[in-house]
Amino acid sequence: MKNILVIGSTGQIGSELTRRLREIYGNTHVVAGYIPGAEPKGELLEAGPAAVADVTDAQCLSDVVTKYEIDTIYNLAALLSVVAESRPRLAWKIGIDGLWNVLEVAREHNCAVFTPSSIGSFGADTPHQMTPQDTIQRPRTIYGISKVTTELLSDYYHLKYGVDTRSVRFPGIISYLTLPGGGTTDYAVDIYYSAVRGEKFICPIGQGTLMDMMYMPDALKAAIQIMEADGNRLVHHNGFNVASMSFAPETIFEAIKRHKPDFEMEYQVDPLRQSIAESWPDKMDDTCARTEWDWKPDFDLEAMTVDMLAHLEQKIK
Ligand code: AKB
Repeated sequence: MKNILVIGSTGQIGSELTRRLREIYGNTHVVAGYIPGAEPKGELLEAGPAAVADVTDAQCLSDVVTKYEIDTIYNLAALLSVVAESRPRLAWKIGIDGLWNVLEVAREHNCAVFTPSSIGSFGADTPHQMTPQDTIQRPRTIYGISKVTTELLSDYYHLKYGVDTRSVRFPGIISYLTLPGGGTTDYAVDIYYSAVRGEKFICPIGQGTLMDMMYMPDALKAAIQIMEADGNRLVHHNGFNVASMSFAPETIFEAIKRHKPDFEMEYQVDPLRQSIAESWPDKMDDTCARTEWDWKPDFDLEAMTVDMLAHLEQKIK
């Protein structure tokens, strides 16, 4: 039986991943890790154990892992791409110094570790069309630099110490439960909130700017499936490209407008977000994930739009 620690359990991905893992492995086997000031509430707090798990404090991590006999860590602690540009030192402290602590604790306690990478690990020199699994990664954001380092350091701990590190490169994740915050792809979440509130959407990303995106259920599926995959089949371990849909602002706008005919959008392009978006792939090639661990997404843009609108109509009544 797995005992799992989710670091960052109150964030956009963590809040839903913790719930899903509890459904699969049992409530008492999944610890919701948090930092003071971002405590879990409601069902997340009541359904299972919760504990402070601060990646910048190695002793704190070691204590939680010992207390709950943890054998698998999902490490979701990070600042997203836009906010990281205004706080680069903090982004590095959480993303890389923190990862080092997580990997050291995993080495000592024999834990498997998932630490997501991102489309942000690519840069302007990367081939943008069907971006290959193994290709140029020269990002110029601190977020991207920390994600490339995450992939390399995770590989290093696997090769040198035998720690079972695995991960995927997440696209922009779209969800209705917990807002993201400080990412370049956040517009693809915000646009649904505007549509349901009956407001005009002010789009910070320019027309024609393609980025990979994924609906939360597929993101959870990818994170859990890679950790359950047969290790003998894996050629890669960290930073698997996973793709499900790629679109520009006008395409998601049209998809929503088919359900909300009065919906309006106007562009007010944010230069920082735009320059980051233009440096990322238009669409990744995820053949390796499909071949090595049978990755296959369930949601396309239309299926996601129907589901997002239905859930947000319930949420924003
Ligand atoms: C961001 O926009 O920073 C994230 C990501 C794609 O990693 N959503």
